[in-house]
Amino acid sequence: MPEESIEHIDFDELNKKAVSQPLIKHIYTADPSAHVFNGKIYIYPSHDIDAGEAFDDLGSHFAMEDYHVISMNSVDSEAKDNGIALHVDDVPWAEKQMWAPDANEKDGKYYLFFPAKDYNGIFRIGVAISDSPTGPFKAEPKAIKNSFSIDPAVFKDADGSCYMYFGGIWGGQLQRWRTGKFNEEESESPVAHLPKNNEPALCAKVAKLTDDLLQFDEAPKDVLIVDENSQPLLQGDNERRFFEASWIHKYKGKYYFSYSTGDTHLICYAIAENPYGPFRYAGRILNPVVGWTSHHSIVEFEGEWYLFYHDSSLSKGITHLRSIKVAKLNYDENGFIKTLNPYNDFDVIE
Ligand code: FUB
Repeated sequence: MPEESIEHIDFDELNKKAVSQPLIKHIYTADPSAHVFNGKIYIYPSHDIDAGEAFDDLGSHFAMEDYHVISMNSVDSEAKDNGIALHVDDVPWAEKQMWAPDANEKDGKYYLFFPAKDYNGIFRIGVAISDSPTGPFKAEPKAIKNSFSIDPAVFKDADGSCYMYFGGIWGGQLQRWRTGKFNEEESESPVAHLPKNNEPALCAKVAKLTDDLLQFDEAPKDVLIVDENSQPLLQGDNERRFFEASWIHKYKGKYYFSYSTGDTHLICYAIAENPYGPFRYAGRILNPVVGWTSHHSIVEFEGEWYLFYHDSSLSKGITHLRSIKVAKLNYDENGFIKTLNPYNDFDVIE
């Protein structure tokens, strides 16, 4: 929800009704990508700071500089901050804005995937490697060749193939890559370069990764989301179309692609038979939280499913100072996810 509309919120009341509390409180964290490695939960979040940048529609106020990995023995146990895992100063190609990361494991090595702006102000996606899930990670000297935009989520399928889902509109610059080449024309309007409202919405991207997880193995493809009539969602359908924050998980053999709708502050999902889609829109996972952004991950741990997400309740509504949280996720008998109200009947939208 927009920062300017928080005055009406009674935060004591909201916190009493919240379905979960921040997992850690000594630093601000956001965009939690959770994984289970060796029977333990590891969360790869953004590390929010106040760098003094003014709020704008392109997200300049998200001026993060490093990543910390958070670990938990179970969803109810204490969350441990394992310190700095990677700093922007140690990434040769990156200048600023270490946005939402993800991680995965292969052959005992851990790979951190992260977006940052390069020295030309263009978001790219990089990889850093460690022998430990908590880092420290060593960055590759260059970003992934032909990578662009933000919010990588790397999914390992049952056959060991890894796919990166990524992209984000507005500040995430996806709309500037519509022709396949970066559109140099600057604009302060977040909707410049986007399709018209009655045109098919801009899609997230998916690319299979090479065996060493360091490059794209193919040109990125569109993650198409269709409606109940098998028609692509339209750009103007902003309560359902993709904005940012891709995640993918598999439930009972089907692929669930979930994402944020950005300016309508929802986490929604769509279901497909294979990792490339098309994905059929299936509903809402999370109603709006306090703070403009919403970003999540979904993971199975000891036979139950969990939604990791964030809100700005700890900072009392400051958009770029968020806190990671976790809540149980429930499916109905047909495999549809039950929508979670983050504060029960307390509505953050006035
Ligand atoms: O944390 C910075 C950006 O805010 C992320 O990359 C987006 O998904 C949004 O949560």
